Amino acid sequence: MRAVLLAPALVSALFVAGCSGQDAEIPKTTAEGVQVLEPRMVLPIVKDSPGAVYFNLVNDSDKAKKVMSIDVAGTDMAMIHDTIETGGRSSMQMAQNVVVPAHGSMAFAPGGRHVMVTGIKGEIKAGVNTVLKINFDDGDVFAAPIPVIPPAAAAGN
Ligand SMILES: [Cu+2]
Repeated sequence: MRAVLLAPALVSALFVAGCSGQDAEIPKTTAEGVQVLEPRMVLPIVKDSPGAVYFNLVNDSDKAKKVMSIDVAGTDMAMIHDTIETGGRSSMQMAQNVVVPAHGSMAFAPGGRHVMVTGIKGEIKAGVNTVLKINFDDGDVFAAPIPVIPPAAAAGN
C-alpha cells in the first residue's frame, strides 16, 4: 500500500518511475506452477467508480492454492467478489474460501467471480500496465504486469 500522506505529485512521480523502469515494482513470484491467463484491468465507465480485474488463475502445481488477498498497484483496495443472482437481480458478495485445486484453474470473469478495485489513481489509464499481486495462504506470491483497458474494449468479452 502506498502511503496516503505523500503529496499527489510525488505519488505520481513514484508511479511513473516504476512503470518506465519495467519490472521495477513487480514483486518476485514464488508460487511455482501458478500463472494467470488473459489478465486485464477494466476501467469503470464513470470516473471514480470501481474497476474490475479479470483473468484465469491456473495452478499447475501438485497442491491446492488458497488465495488470501489480491493487490492491484495504483488502487486503494482490491476485493474478490462473487456475483449472485437472486430473483433475476444481480448482486455481489465477498468470495469465501478461494481455493484453486492442484492442476486446476479458476476463472475471474465478467458476470461471475471477479476482482473489484476501488480508489483508482489518475495514473491508471487505458494503455498503461499495472501490477497484479496474488497472495496465497502458504506465503507464496504471484505477481505480473497486466494491461489496463477502457470499458468499451471490454464489451463483448
Ligand atoms: Cu464486485
